[in-house]
Amino acid sequence: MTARRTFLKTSIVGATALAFGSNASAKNVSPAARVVSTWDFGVPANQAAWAVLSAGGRALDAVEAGARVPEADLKNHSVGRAGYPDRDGHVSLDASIMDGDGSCGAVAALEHIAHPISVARRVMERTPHVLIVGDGALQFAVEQGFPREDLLTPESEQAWHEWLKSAQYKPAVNAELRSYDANGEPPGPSRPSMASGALGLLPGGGDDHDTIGMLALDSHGNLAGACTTSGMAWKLHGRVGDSPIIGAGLYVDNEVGAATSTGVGEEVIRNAGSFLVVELMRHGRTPQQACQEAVMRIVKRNPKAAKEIQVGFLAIARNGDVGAYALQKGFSYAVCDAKKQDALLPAASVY
Ligand code: SD4
Repeated sequence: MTARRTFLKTSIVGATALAFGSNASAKNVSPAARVVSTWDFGVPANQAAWAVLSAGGRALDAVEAGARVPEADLKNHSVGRAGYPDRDGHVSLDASIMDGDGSCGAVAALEHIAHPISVARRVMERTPHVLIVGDGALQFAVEQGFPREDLLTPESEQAWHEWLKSAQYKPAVNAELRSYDANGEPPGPSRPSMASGALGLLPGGGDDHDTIGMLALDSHGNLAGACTTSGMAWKLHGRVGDSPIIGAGLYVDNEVGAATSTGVGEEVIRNAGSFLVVELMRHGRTPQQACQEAVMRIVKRNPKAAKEIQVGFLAIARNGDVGAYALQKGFSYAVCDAKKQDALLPAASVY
């Protein structure tokens, strides 16, 4: 086992050093360390994770620190505080965290707690369970010392009242890009390829979904992932998406790689999406090929829905290679490593 671990570590460092060239050794950081996140708001989140990774810290600590950034961000209406509520006005949060050794924890339909990712970590580390939901999750969080707060901001409440006028639940494609951009500016003409017609926003729009999925590889060769969201805005009270479901919104295996998802969670759950991506990598696909194949599985199973919704996968292999693929144009992902801490890339897509 020890020999195998040493081999894995050596091959990760070796492979990544080749990819990164000499720049990566500028600081006293292993060239293997890297963190990737979904959407524009992944850029500042990655930087918080990088503070941990660049100091030689653990991937698990990095993803928790990173995921807490959008959870606390009042401009982000899709994760944590200020998230858009459900149909009945409740801000209901889902989150999961997973370490490369298979340890994991999650909370679903959690209300009144600003940092569900940290509650998920407590579930992982302090209980014999994997997933705690609803009132039980709130009770556990309060017992663990998390403050109980009102998470519905006046802005989110106003958006809910606007939505109530039509009360139509139709998830919009790439709603994430309309509620936030990496510089803290609302998306607009300066980012035409990411923000407007080029995305092909579909009828029935509204800012109804968003999530940060974050995957990190640390300098010890360990992987970890975190996924946190307020889920689909205007959802039915009690609805749970893919984000807190291990194997759907997040999956991590040190032997292979890690994957996370964003978009309409029902389609991801149906296909055990993140687990599928990791299993495809286990069978030899690159992260890019695996993400594409998992997206095509959604198309194959539900071709009509696939044209009208967004789902994106993001994956990292244990050698640090990254891939991403989505149903629709407009899914962006942020990559941060020793070479560059604020890269934001567009994912390839089916349509
Ligand atoms: C969910 N997958 O609750 C989440 C929402 C999301 O981009 O990712 N939106 O289904």
